[in-house]
Amino acid sequence: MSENIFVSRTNPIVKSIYTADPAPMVYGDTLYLYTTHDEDELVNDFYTMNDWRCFSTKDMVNWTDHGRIFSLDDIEWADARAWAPQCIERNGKFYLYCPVHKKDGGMAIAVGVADKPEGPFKDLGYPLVDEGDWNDIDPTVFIDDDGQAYLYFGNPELRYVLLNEDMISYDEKVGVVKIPMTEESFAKGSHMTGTTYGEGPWFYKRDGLYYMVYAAFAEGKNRNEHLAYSTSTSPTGPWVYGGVLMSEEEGGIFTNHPGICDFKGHSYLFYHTGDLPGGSLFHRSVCVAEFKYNEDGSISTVPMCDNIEEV
Ligand code: FUB
Repeated sequence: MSENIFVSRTNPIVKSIYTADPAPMVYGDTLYLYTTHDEDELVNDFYTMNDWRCFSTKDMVNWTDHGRIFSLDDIEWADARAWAPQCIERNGKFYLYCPVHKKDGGMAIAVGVADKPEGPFKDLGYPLVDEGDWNDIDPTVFIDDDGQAYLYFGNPELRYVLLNEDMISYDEKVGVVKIPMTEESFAKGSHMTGTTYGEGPWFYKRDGLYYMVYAAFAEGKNRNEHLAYSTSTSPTGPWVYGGVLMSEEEGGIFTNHPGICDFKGHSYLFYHTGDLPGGSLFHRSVCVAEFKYNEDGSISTVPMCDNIEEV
């Protein structure tokens, strides 16, 4: 692993490579930002993504690039699509949940385990979630106050499993639970589920309210993704649609992908755009915007921004 220091006062945060699918994790006094990596050279004119990257900062401006922290080379049973991850700490170990394409076909969720937030991560040797369909992508993980951990995931449906204390297995009796895709939960949207829910869920709790932020499709054909959110008073729903978090018009490329955290008294929405030179739907870049919650916990639409303030 190589480490580089860089300063970034403007979006996109990383300007040396294409990064996407931001997943922030605050640990101690440091914000770790896990991302995917869009390769410069495309294979079959599709997302060409082979590894996961990690960057860290203590002030949002001075960053350490920890390089490649986990890759398809580390996952013997996978052959492509190192897609949107999320990392969490439990009992001193770090768990990186990663969607991948299996050598024998279909998407599944891998888990990398490490002793440090910046890895290196070691694969379990088998998929954690493997339903044999496209839906097993974009895992988001959260440990509730009572110790129960949840792994939500899914495209085009939102599903979850109850993780066991070991974080590398789940309650098989409960199995994979499908969230009802209703307009009350996710608003009227694309033909895929009839709702705006698309993919890229980001699950967390704040002041007793559970949030599900996600990449969303409005009604109609050929739409780019926007970001939206729903809330619930329980970790398993029912979810109530909250509104648009980042508009489709601002994104300008097919995907967007949310990652949210509070850090040093500030609330941040990470997202991605095609804004670096050479940017495209397959050459994306991670950005960040600060926002504030409204008094009732709702979030108003967050504008994309150019500048990043030091904290
Ligand atoms: O980056 C590959 C895929 O595109 C992610 O898994 C989705 O969320 C979308 O960003």
